[in-house]
Amino acid sequence: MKKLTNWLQGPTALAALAGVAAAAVVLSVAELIGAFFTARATPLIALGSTFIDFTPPWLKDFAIATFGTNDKAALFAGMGLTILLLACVLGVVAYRKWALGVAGVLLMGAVIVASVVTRASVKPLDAIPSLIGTVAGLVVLRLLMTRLWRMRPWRGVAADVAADVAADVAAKDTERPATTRRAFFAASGITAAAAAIAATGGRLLSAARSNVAQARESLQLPAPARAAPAVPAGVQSAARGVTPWVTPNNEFYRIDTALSVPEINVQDWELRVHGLVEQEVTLTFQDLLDAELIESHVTLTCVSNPVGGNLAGNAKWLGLPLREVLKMARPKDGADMVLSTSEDGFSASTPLEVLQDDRDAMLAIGMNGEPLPLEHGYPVRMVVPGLYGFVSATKWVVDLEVTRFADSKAYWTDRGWSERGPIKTMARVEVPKSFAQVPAGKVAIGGTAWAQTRGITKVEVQIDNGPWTEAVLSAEASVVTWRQWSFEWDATPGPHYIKARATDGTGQVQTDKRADPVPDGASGWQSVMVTVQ
Ligand SMILES: Nc1nc2c(c(=O)[nH]1)N[C@H]1C(S)=C(S)[C@@H](COP(=O)(O)O)O[C@H]1N2
Ligand SMILES: [Mo]
Repeated sequence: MKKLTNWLQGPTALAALAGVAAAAVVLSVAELIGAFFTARATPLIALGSTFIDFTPPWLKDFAIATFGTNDKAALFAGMGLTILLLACVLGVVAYRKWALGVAGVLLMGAVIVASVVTRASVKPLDAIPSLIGTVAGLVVLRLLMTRLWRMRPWRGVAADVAADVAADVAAKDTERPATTRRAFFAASGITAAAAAIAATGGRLLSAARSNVAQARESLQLPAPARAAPAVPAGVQSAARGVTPWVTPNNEFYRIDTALSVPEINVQDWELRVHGLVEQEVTLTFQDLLDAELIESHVTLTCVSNPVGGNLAGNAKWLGLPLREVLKMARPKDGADMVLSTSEDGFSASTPLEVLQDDRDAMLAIGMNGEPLPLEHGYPVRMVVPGLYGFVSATKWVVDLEVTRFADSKAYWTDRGWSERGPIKTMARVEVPKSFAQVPAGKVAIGGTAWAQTRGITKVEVQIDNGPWTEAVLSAEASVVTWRQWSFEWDATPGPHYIKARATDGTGQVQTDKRADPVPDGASGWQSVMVTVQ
């Protein structure tokens, strides 16, 4: 007991305490200032994500198995303990050799900065809070160490270390009385406590500033000035198991480059329309709410969708026609493209005329009667009938530059994809599934076909190498939505191939020429193998 008390009053324990106080200052100052920077890149959250990234899989599995839905809390507790231990080591090392202490704090700062700047879509400026925190931690560590060194000579442990430093400090600073242990405890304790309060304040502040999901929940969408045309009865395929004609929001495919979903407050959202225009225009979210909105069903499709793939979805969108926005800005002669950019730096190049014609390209704020889900572009995205998403469907859109294809390149165009992307005509077989076993007799074949802006006028089915036979088309809602189909097949035992192909509104039959998704979309006929018993 006596030994423990002695040790606790000795330099090792006090130095460790100083290390903890310094580390707490680094984190809390960074966190507090970080509350005014990008929400998902605040130091503690970024560090937490990095910690999770570096947790070995077996430990992750163990945490999930042991703590269930509290696994994240457990991981953060684990991170806290790890930092606490390292901070103790930092203090002890700094006491014995100051240069190593400096190196330790700088290393800590470097790790935090690295965590922050490797998060998706942070700006280099987001490193500032961590840098300030590092400097503050260094100052605090130096102040505490100076006091500690001046408390020498120590009884017992480490009585002979850092003699030069101590002498140096003492020489420069003899007039002031040495700190007592009690005072030192108080100083580091108060520092650590203040740091904890600052960090909590920073977290609360960030939370208050980024409660976007909640704000979305309580957002009331206005009624459209022009409602969506009624969906005719019979749009759904007669074959059971075909995908629903309207895709529910939570089943809608999601494709984007964002590692973490941008969180944008509607109060902060602004769209700047500029470039080759007579009049620069800035729109706020309130401007959109006050405008004459339209509602319309549009099928989105991803260029990366392979033949037969499911990167397509159909929803009812509410928004302002981009035509109206461009009317305000008045594009200059010679402009032929609009480069739309998202808050996280993605961009798409869309032909100007496509945004001005009557296909109702829009700045969408609603999806199937709700505000856009966060991962589908809240609060505002583009929806452009007839073009693949990579050249048109910018989510979290904040900037429209009217320009020319010759002058600007979009995100994917720079990475080997095409600068334009009209959607290719495609028929998809959804039932029966590939490699299904089906009983002989009447078998329902069915699926979905699309050729947005041209419409689907025919779907044909071929069994093995037999004749192409017309399928039954479900009702057509519009040329910008997909169209379902069904086909009754008299199946005979054995292995069979089912193929489908569509014809679009221009009379063009879907090509059988196989193409990969790169650079402008897959093509070819889907072939599904089934075994009939
Ligand atoms: N900001 C942003 N918008 C984006 C993308 C992206 O990576 N970032 N991907 C595009 C692509 S490739 C597609 S196919 C559609 C997909 O929209 P969804 O995720 O709502 O289905 O969004 C487009 N909009
Ligand atoms: Mo896409």
